[in-house]
Amino acid sequence: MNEHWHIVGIGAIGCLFADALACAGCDITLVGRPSDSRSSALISIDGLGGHRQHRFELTNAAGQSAIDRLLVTTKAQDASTAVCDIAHRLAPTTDIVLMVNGMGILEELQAQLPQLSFYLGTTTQGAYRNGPGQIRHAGTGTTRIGNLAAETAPAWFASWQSATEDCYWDDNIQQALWHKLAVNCAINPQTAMYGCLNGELAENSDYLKTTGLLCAEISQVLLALGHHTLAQELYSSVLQVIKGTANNRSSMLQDVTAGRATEINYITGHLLRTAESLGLELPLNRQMLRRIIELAH
Ligand code: KPL
Repeated sequence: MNEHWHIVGIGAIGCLFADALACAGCDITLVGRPSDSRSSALISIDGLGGHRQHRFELTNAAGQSAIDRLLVTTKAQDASTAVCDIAHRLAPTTDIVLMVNGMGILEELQAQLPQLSFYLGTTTQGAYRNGPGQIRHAGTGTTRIGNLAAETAPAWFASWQSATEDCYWDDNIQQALWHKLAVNCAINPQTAMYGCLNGELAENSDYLKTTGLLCAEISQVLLALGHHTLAQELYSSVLQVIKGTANNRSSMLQDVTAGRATEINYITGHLLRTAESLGLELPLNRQMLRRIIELAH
């Protein structure tokens, strides 16, 4: 029997991995919103690997069959509800991979569904939606998966490795997540506030100064958590990402422009909650959080 993955959160990244896992021989079922009563969905992927179309089975929270493997690629603020909605289909043996921007979702889910265990993933693959079910794969990237117990890779990880290039099992996934979070804290709120492309953060001297100050605050948290190298290299790492994604509109800028809720509570919000628990004050990051919350209302 083929490995069967359910995917909840059928935006660009969810569809990208649906396509990749299907091409690696896995069966795929997409999990739509409760209001989505279609029984299948047509997904087109264009870009780096040419053009491919799949018609995937679609289910929703009303479905009853057991889920063996679940990939969660929703927006951070939707992840807990999306997983809780299908909790009746999950068991302690279900493999659940949370591949969601930001941090803090794992803790939310562990509090609500303590019987389940989770893997954590992060990817720098670039993809965006051109329309319903129409995905453009815009850039290759690295995918990392691991769990807090730092166990060895489970058997299903082999499918991921054949599905997507540059896919690694990470014994220190927390560090990878902190790296992404720190970079996102420095870039996303600023681009959303100034309405600018990522690259403009390096071109405008005021923005560049703010980037440096944000990085200095974020590094205090990374240091306190023991991520010394991340802390030391944060500013240069952020500049590298700004350069490498210069023409991108950050996900937060896209959310603000579209009038959608942002992931700020799971990005800067998580940073500030962690800082508080460590007795640290990060005034500039706090100001960013406030400004984005104001903007999004
Ligand atoms: O992850 C990103 C995002 O937009 O959320 C960056 C790295 C900033 C690329 O745009």
